[in-house]
Amino acid sequence: EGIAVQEYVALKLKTLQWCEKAKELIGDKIPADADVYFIPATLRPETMYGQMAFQNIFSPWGEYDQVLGIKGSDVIGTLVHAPLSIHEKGIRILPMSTVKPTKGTGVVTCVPSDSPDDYATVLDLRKKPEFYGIQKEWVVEEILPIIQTPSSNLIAKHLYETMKINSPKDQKLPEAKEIAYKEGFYSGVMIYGEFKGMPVQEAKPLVKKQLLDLGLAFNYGE
Ligand code: A2H
Repeated sequence: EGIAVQEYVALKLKTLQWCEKAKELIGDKIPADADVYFIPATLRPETMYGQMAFQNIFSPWGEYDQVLGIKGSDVIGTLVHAPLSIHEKGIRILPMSTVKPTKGTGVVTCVPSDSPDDYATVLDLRKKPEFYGIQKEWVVEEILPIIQTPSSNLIAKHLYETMKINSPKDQKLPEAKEIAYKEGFYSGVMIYGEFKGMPVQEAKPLVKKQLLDLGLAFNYGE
């Protein structure tokens, strides 16, 4: 009692093709036919249709048999399958300068339509692909609207512009994140996916259940 547990949905993003650097480091330490997953933790399972990039760094987390040590920067460009995402052929792992190694799994999935942090990162990645060591095409230009709220169908972009946010490190981002979350949850309606037409409050547990039932995610609390 007195301890608030954050209930995340941990998604299973299956690796489809390692980037060259990761291939080199992995060598024969992981059998070629083994399934390897990246596990981002999210509070917004209903937005997973819009996953388009996936950002990570690794942190010490839990007890596991370590097969190999590899840094987030070594897996950039790796192609993964993101459950429910419209990008069925997979999405690329990209860097995110503001990912916290201490939260969730240290891995985040990027939904630029509904997360101001993700939107700010996507703009920055597209602006400076050389700086980040990525290919510009890995950052999908078109953003899929998933939730209609009273102010927009792309709430993250809307807040980024109206609040005059200008970088992934902008001090106004926590406030934007709060507004986006509340507006999406309390007044949002799904405009994409199987639960189109439904209020977000109702769709959220249904999308979560679907991901869990399909074995594409699991509950994670901390
Ligand atoms: B959310 P809270 Cl569409 N570092 O998922 C930085 N951010 C992290 C993280 C880490 N290590 N681990 C998880 N997160 C993000 C989707 C999403 C999220 C949308 C809109 C809002 C939103 C897609 N990114 O979060 O501080 C994850 O991003 C706003 C609440 O523990 C996770 O959910 O409340 C959220 O932060 C958890 O944030």
